[in-house]
Amino acid sequence: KKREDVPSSCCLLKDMKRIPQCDNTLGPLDFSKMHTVLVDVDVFNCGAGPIPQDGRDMWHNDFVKMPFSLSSYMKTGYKKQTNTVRWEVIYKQLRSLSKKTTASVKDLEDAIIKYNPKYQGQWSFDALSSLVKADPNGSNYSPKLFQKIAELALRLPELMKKAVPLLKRGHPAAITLSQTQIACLLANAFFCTYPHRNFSGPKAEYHNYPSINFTSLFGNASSRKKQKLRAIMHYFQEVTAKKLTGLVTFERRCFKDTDLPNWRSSNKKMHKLHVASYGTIENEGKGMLQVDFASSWIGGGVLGSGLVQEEILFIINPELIVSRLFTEKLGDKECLIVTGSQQFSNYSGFGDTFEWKDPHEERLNRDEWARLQRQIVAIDALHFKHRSEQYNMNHVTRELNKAYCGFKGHQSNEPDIATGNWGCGAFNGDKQLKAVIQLMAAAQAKRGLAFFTFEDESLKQGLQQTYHLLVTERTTVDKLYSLLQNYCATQQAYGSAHVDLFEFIRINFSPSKSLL
Ligand code: AR6
Repeated sequence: KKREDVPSSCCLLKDMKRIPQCDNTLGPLDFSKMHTVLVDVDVFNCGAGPIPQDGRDMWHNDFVKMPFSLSSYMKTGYKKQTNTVRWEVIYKQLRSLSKKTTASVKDLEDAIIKYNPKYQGQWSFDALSSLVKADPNGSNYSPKLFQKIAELALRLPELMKKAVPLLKRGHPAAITLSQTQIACLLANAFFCTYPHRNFSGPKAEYHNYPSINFTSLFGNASSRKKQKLRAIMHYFQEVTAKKLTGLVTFERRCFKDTDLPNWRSSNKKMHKLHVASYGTIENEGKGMLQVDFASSWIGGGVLGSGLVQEEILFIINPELIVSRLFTEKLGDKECLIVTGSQQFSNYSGFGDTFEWKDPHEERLNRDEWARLQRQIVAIDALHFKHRSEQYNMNHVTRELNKAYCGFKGHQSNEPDIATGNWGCGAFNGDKQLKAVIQLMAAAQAKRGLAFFTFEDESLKQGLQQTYHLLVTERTTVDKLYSLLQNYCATQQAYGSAHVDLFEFIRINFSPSKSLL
C-alpha cells in the first residue's frame, strides 16, 4: 500500500463542528456573582451599544488596583517630599505628551519615568527607539501615534468606573468588557501606569500574576522585539482610528477533584478526529475552540522575548494581553477561556523567523453579546527539563486532567477543538504521548479534535494509524490509561532507549490476526 492509502477513520476538516453551527442561544447579556459585566447591560440589551457600567473604585486585594485610584499615592518633590495622588502625575504627563506636535521615544520615556521614578536608569527603551528610528515606514509607527495612545490611556477613569475583579486561583469567575475598555486598559499598560505591578519576587503583592506594564517589551532590542512592536503599534493604530463595537469575555474555569474523571475506569470510546500536517490552529481551526499552548502565567513571554505559539497568538490578538492584568497563575485543574477577541495582524514564520505581515481583515460574525465568534482556551502543559520526566503516571494524569479542564464544555452543543503539539516545543513534551493524552481527554469530554501537526508528516501518519486502530478495536479510555501505565514502566526500565508510543499501542492493541 502507498503511504497515502493507510486506512483511516479520521474525518475531513469540513466535517468539524464550528461555532456558527452550534447556535447556542445566550439570551440577554446579564451579570451575576460569578460574571462581572463592565458595560451597562440594560443599555446594551436595548441595542444602544456598550457603554461603561457605573460603579466605584475598589482599592482592595480582590480587585485590580487602578492607577487612577484616589488611594494610589506617590512621593513627589525634591527637597520637601509630599504625597501626591498618582493619577495627578500620570494625568499631567500623558496630557502634555498628547498635546505635543511630535512625541519621541525619549518624551515617552521621560513621562513614564516621572511616575515610575524608581526605575530611572533601569528601564531601557532601546527596542522601541530602534523601531521608530530604523524603519519609520515599515514600523507601523506614525508620528502622532504616541499622542493617540496617551489620549486613550487618559480615558481610564471614565471607561472603567466599575472595579475589575481579579480572577483568582480556585475561584471560577468571568469578566465581560468592551473592546474599547480593553484598548484603554492596554494603553495604560503601554504607558506602564499600573501600580504595584513592577516588582517580582515572592514577597511582591502580585507575585502570582503575570506582568502587565509594557516596560519589558521596550528594552533589549532584537529582531523579535521589533516584529512584536510592529504588531502592537498596528493594534494601537487601529483602535485609536476606528470605532470598536464588540465585547470580550474572559472566563476562569476551575475543576474540583470530584469534577474530574476517573481515568482508570472510563469506558468512553474515541471521538471524532481530523489530522492535518498543513495549516494552523488559528487559520484552519477558525470557529473551533482553539487551544493556546499556554504558560501558567497567561501570555508567557509575550511582553518579553518569547515568540512561540502562545506569544504569537497574543501578539496577533493583542486583546488577549489584558488577561495578564487580572488572571492569577493557573493551577493544575484550571483553564482560561477567552471569547470574542479580535485578530488584528497576520504573520509569517515562528520564533526567530516571525514577521509581522499585514493587517488582518476580520471576517468573523458576532454572537448575541457582540462577541466575535472566536474562542480560545489557555491550557498550560508541564515543562519537562528532561524528556524522561514525562513518563510518569502522576505527570500523565496531570496532563490528562489539564486537557480535560480545557476541553470539557459547559453546554451540550459546543464546537470541536483545534489543537496540535501542545507542550511539545518549549515545554519538551513527547508529541505521540501528548497526542494520545489529548485524544483521551477529548473522548472523555465528548468533543472532536482537529489536530494540526505543524508540518510533521510522520506524526500525522502515525496518529491517523493509531486512531484507526483505537476506533476499530473500540478501545476505551480506561484501556488506554492502563496501557500508558505499562508504557511508562517500560520507558523507565529502558532508560535512555526510547520506545515509540504509537508502536507500543500497535503491538498491544492490534487484533490477534494481524500479529500472526
Ligand atoms: N498551530 C498549530 N501548531 C503550532 C502552532 C500553530 N499556530 N504554533 C506552533 N505549533 P510551543 P509548548 C506547534 O513551543 O511546548 C510559550 O512561551 C509547533 O510544532 O509554543 O506548550 C508559552 O507561554 C510547536 O513546536 O508550546 C509557554 O511558556 C508546538 O506546537 C510555552 O511556550 C509547541 O509550541 C509553552 O510551550
